[in-house]
Amino acid sequence: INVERVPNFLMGVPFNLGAAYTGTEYAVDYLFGEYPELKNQMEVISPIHEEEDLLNTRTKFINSVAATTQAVAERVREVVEDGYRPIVVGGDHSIALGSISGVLSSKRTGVIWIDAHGDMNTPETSPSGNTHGMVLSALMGYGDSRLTTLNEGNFLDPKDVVVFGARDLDPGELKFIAETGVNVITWDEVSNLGLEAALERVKELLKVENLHISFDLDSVDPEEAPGVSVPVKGGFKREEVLEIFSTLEAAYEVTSVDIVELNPLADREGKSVEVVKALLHLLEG
Ligand code: EXY
Ligand code: MN
Ligand code: MN
Ligand code: MN
Repeated sequence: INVERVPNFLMGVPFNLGAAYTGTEYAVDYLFGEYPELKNQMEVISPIHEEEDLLNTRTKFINSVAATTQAVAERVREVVEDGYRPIVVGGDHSIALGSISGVLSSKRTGVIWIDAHGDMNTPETSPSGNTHGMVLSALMGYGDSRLTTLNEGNFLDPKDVVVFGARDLDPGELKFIAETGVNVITWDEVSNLGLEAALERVKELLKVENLHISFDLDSVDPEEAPGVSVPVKGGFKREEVLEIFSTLEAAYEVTSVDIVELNPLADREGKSVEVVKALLHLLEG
């Protein structure tokens, strides 16, 4: 018997104010330029620009981040209620605050955060003041209230989270991990265990039915996919990314997905946008 999978609903969020870098605000146009057929298949969520206190260097552009992620959360909630699977393409990683909050309002979900970074800073620990590095902690209830009130108290349980492939964790993040018990499988651990065994470990850790994949393109080796704002040496090969996604699709109900941090200005030879295309194709089934 072939069980019908929930149809995908593609959303594009051309946003960059969660990062101090320019580029990800062009990600959706770039994607449409490379793959014109996507234009009729992807809804674009326009960023909301709010007035900001520009002297605030602890949580830069936070009002715009809160407003934009709120809009993403509302749209994701509707799309889920209508029986679709949201696939959110961006844009800097702050938009995941919207997508995951939107999903959490109707169901418990596990989250695999595939990223070179931890994105678990708070305004106090952040070395940059960029909110895309504070998203995962905000989802668990830690940080500025403009970000943590978004999910209406439906916080992520640290036990329902695995950070996968991290290779650049800040001291404050290491402390956060130790204190909250959030699961982390670092890039070094993946390399030592081998990808297959590391994915087995994910299955042991994440005992949930529904899974949200939050995929940051900077988890990929910048030599293979350079089109990101914050590259870090090392990382997954392109085929490994596809293996990760197919393994997760087979093991869980993958009920929502982010593909973020595509930066066209850094994407030499269009390698990162190719990864996005391959993933969208894989998720189409
Ligand atoms: N950990 C650094 C910070 O918080 O500023 C870098 C964060 C980059 C976040 C990228 C998107 O994953
Ligand atoms: Mn990230
Ligand atoms: Mn990252
Ligand atoms: Mn196909």
